[in-house]
Amino acid sequence: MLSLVLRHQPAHIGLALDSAGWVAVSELLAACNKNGVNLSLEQLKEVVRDNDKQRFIFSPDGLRIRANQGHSVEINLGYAPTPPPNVLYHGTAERFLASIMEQGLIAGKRHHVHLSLEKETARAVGQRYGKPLVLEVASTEMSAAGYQFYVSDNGVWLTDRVPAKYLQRLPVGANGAI
Ligand code: HQG
Repeated sequence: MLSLVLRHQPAHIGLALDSAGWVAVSELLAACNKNGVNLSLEQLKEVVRDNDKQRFIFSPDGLRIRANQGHSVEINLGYAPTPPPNVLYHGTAERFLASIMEQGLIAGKRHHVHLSLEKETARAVGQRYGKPLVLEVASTEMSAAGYQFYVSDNGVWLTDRVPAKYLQRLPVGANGAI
């Protein structure tokens, strides 16, 4: 529910995010409670602290909250361009491969293409859409060619698009491991 309102549809509970995706914690709690989701400050703090992917973050003064990445609403997260590691990984599903190899990776509804440092994370991401496959992204080569990369506060690598020439499918092991 927090992903829905902090990334995609704040208006669903009558919220508006600022230009960097922040909203006042007091407003979020009031809006949730007004819309039938009983959420206390203590529970919200627990979610921010324990969420498996650290999807949300409080501002340093604790008064505001935002999602670290994954938005479809028009905001600017303000991450600085960062030199990427040599390779990054993108997890997707088998059924998207032909289209990806034709168009490259595109952001779709989100702002960025999401990449990870670990193959295993990428595999888990791909699995959400079907038989997973992992693509290796030649990120250093892309960076040298002028593409920019950003890393979110929860460690997800972001870039606008990845042309197919920088992609290589990883072989799947006999036991299905990538
Ligand atoms: C695919 C989750 C056809 C792309 C995850 C993906 C991630 C194409 C799907 C984060 C394509 C988009 C983002 C093309 C890309 N043709 N399909 N040209 N280019 N695709 O959900 O990367 O749990 O918007 O491969 O962990 O799967 O929400 O992106 O399969 O970090 O925090 O189009 O969402 O994080 O799907 O996932 P998504 P994603 P959270």
